[in-house]
Amino acid sequence: ETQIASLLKSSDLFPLPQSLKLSYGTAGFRGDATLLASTVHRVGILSSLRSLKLAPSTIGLMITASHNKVSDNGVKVSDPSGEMLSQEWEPFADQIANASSPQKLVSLIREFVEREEISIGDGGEGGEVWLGRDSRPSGEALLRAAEIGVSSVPGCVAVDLGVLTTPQLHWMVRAKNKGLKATEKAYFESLTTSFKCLIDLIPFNKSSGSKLVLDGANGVGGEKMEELLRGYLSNLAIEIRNTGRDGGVLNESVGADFVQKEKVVPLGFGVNDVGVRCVSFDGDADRLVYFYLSSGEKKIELLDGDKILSLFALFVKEQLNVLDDGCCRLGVVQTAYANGASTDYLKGLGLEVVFAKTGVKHLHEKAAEFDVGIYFEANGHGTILFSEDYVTLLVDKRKGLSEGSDECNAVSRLVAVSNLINQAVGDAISGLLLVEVVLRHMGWSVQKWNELYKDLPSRQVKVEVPDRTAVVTTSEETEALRPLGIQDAINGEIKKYRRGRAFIRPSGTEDVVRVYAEATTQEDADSLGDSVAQLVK
Ligand code: NG1
Ligand code: ZN
Repeated sequence: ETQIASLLKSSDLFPLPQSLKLSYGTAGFRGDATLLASTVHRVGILSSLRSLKLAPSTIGLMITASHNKVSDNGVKVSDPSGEMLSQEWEPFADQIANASSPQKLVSLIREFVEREEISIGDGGEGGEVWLGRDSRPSGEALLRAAEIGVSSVPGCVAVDLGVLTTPQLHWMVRAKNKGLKATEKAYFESLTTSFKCLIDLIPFNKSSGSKLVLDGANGVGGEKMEELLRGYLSNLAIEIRNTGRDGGVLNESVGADFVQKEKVVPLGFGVNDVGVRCVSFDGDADRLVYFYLSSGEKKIELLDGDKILSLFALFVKEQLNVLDDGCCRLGVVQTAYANGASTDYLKGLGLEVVFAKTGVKHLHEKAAEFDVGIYFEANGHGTILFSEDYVTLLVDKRKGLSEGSDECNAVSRLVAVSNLINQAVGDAISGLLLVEVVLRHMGWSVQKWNELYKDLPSRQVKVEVPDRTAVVTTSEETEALRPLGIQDAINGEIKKYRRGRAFIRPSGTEDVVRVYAEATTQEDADSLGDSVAQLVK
């Protein structure tokens, strides 16, 4: 009962604001930062319980609202492996986040603890939660709320890791639970070592030494990239803009989400950058997209998550071909937002392409079923997963190969990729480094890369509705089951266009219904998108 007392006492400090109704969604809880203290506090409690349940293991708690506006914030949980919180715990997260009073909250917790057989404060293993936050000004106070939540569960401690990118926190939690060095320095060193190894393995000195310009979205990603360049990779030519120090606002007309959705240059880029290879991170640096300006106008040529996926798939496949390794199951995972042309291209390479629901946890799960699984959302969130068995097999195989042979180099490249690319979640910094390596390896410019295939014109529309949950879709989100009849109406619109494709789904992170449309011309895609949006209104 003393346990309950400490929970009650700390919960009294963080009353639930009226009218707040939250759902864990595609990426944790998000909302206006001023309303989130109770939510974050409760997620702190949940993280402690998760750590006790899986004891001995460390859980991560990240305070971020990614690409959303600066006045928003949010919170998400990392499991010990660095993956997103197990979906089995999401209903509990929803329940406690919405509990109307401290008493109600405590009784929900008590019930859950009993059902899950979690032992609290009985002198057994303690719990540990690592906390990180992005650069949002509201982050510091919310982190304090999380700390109080974590330590109100007897036997649990919070460790404040300060300002980090989301993938850094996930990486560190994963490393910690594997018993490896889990500091930010270890993260940078791991990226640096594997990056240099891949550069050394480039067959001829095919340099694409031309400079790269990074749009840091005025967030934490630019800052961390600067740190990496300053301390570890000083001869990499990257110019960083939108660092947040020059008065720019987080995600406002900058960053990967803006660039991908609007298909125009971010602030700070213009005519002087025509032809230059550019890349944008999102607010917490778990996404990246490349782009370049082909004329003096604002419109860009976008190389989105699908194109990054295609580049990575080509490179991995090239190595597997050298090994003649027919027994490696290589697969790629996309969502309904993937451009139809990218799917055709990947299938044309003979790759197995599977589809998952929006939200990286869904893609991640499917990618993990392969020996090497590459997943990307069109918006630039993705990574490459290597199964542990397959990496072990590669390492063993290398022992029997003669140093410097093509096979040996191919194995070394694959192993280095598995160390470079974040195995926990999509990571803009490691994604950038891998793109740069592969372009140099191929001897390609960004323009040449863009020619892999030509995107079908597409359009995305957000529709504000009173209740987005009125829209219910099939598991791959390509068809709407509800409202009744709407899918027939959508199909009626699609039929009017050549290669038309469109779907609607409720956003998991914003109070909107999203519309996606694709067709052979931009006019058609726009018009299809607008007419489907009309059906939703
Ligand atoms: P929602 O709001 O559920 O569409 C958005 C992105 C997802 C994912 C999450 C998490 C689109 C269309 N949707 O989700 O892909 O990245 O945010 O950040 O880009
Ligand atoms: Zn993000």
